[in-house]
Amino acid sequence: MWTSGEDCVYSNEVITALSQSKPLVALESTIISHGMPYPENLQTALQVESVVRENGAVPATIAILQGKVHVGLEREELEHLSKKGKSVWKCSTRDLVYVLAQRLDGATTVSATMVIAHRVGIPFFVTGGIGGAHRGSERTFDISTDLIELGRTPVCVICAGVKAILDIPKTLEVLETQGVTVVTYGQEEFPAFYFASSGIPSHIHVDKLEDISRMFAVNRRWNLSSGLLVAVPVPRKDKDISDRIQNAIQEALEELQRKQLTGEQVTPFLLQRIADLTGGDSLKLNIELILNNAAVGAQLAKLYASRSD
Ligand code: PSU
Ligand code: MN
Repeated sequence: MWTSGEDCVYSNEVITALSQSKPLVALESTIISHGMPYPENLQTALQVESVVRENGAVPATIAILQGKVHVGLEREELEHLSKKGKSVWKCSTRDLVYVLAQRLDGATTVSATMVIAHRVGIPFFVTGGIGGAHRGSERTFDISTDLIELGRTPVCVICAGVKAILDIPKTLEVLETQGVTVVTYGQEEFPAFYFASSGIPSHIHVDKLEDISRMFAVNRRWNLSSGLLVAVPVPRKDKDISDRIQNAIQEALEELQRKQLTGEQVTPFLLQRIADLTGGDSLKLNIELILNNAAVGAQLAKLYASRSD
């Protein structure tokens, strides 16, 4: 545990969980500030935390507030982040030192949340979707730090696969280059965030959480530096919504080209445009999949904590 009270603030719930050795699940905060509009972001963040509790673990939402790392957010802090939205810093690994040194507010992305979760000893982390290699990244070099962090930080990240706004085969190639074990839970195909199906077979798939728990135990026993990425297919398969989201993705990508947005603005722009163009349907699916991931992640954290090997 990171004991310096100067740098790190734990929520009351997390302090109790640590003292009772209860399984914890880390949650990111960029999905709250940049990934969804208010008030859906606040409602979802609270629901995700409840689902983690209902499934036998304790949620630790991670963010930076006035230059302090918070592990577990109190209700007012969640409200603050939800309302400030995109005006807080989108903090990935490269931004951590700046946001901390300047005592700013920062919502942590998958990469920065992994760094902090590992530092404070939380091995499981639930999110919606990770960043990846963007389409055209062979020209733009726009490849998310999330993939690099997965290669050097041994945290188990539970997500719904890789968004179809990204280049999925390239993303999987980069993960392989970084030495990240990627496992799909419950089906053979690798899932594509809004869609359970991507047309791309998974390198590894398992049907039991017990298998994932054992894989992560081997990762830790071997003291690997890389993480374990668990891809959980979105539960709902609705052809009509899928078609509309596919069309919205195409349109949003064309708009992105015209606007010439780059860097950290790309993912939030695409998510918001797809939500607008589908009249909120993509947002509903996004919420469903993250709640499902929260249930799976909490069950996995609980199983891992109770293993006897
Ligand atoms: N995918 C989502 N919602 C999100 C993100 C990804 O469906 O909010 C966020 C995550 O925090 C992820 C980040 O780590 O976007 C990746 O951003 P970039 O593509 O700029 O690396
Ligand atoms: Mn990027």
